[in-house]
Amino acid sequence: MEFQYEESGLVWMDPEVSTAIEMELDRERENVNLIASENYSSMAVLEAQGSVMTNKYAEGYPGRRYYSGCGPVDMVENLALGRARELFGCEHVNVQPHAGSQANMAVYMTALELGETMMAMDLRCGGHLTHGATFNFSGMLYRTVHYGLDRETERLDYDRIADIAAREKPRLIVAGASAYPRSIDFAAFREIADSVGAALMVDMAHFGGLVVGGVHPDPVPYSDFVTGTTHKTMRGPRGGFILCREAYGPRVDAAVFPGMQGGPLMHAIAAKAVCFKEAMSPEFKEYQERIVANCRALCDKMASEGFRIVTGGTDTHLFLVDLRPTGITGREAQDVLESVGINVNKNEVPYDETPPTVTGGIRIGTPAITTRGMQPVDMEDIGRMIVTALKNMDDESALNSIRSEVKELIGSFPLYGGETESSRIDPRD
Ligand code: DSN
Repeated sequence: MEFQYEESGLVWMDPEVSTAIEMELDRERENVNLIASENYSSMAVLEAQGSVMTNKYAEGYPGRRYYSGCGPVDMVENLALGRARELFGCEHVNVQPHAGSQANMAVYMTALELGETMMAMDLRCGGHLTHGATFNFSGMLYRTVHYGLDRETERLDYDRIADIAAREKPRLIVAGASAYPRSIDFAAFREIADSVGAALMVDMAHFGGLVVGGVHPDPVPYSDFVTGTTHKTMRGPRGGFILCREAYGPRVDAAVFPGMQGGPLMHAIAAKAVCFKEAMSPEFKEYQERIVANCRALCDKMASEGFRIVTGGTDTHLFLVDLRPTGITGREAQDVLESVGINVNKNEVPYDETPPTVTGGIRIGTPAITTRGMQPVDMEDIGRMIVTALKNMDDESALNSIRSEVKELIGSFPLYGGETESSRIDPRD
């Protein structure tokens, strides 16, 4: 095989990788995706992400790079920065973090000295790994104290959080979570931070799109730092960003580069610029409203079938089902649902004693199915399919009929051109 890098497409150059990508496309088309942190980015985003900007080194920031030839990449980074400032109404933006974890790390490097105390939500109550888990850099480099949820209401208890803050005197307080179904009171967090002289960071990786759509409280007016990702409810490329007050801008920028990253991923930044442009459209606001309406409808359906919903409901794009009363583990539920073409993820519920690899619950989210055009009325069918699969885990004929129903339903919501059978060309034939 002769390597001709200008002419050779992926199918010719690397049929194995090409086949895996085709399989992934089929998988995405054929499954009902209820993973709360996933979505389908637009063709425009995919095109920018797969562009020649992957070739360019651009260490530094627009107008002050360490390499020549940065005119076009400066253009896209400036577009991304300007659009994000307008979209989120913030003073300073950094779009270079490779992912949400790096965005969080850069804020910690800005706000804390090594070993200083930060306070964040417990992973086992819905917080993120980078919120101080002992096996993550955040828990290794900083002293972390955690707040949880009220055992009765399963909601944030702001009085209790204030008490912990008063006792532990954190220098940084982190609000935001990966598996909390309710909206967060950022004014209350600001008051707590001020009462102990801490800075406030909000991690809106999950609900950033809802904020843009006006269906979730906006953390920007209350926070010193806001971190986010572009690939969840924002429906863009995989990546992170930081919003902050102007005064912190130079230190945040220095923490990202040269503090913890080298060359920015300019193809990803180009795609982030496209994502922010898409998010400025009126359609995006309607999309966010529909995510929440779908989530409420699906949550109501599960509750009406007798499943216990953590906190009794949802305000956001996700909800948690506590499966412990049913005797089914989160892992079993995830596996049986996957087998019928429905993707959810196993998830701990608050104060779950089940091991984290097994879990007592599942997390269900609606950003991806809403992108495919589903409406609240479709949630009746999805909910019924989930419930039937969970109640008939050992009944192969019941599962088979759910499989056919899932296939038929998802076939009415085409994705990326709609074909479900890929045409795989094997150049060796
Ligand atoms: N892994 C993501 C999630 O699923 O919530 C968070 O980074």
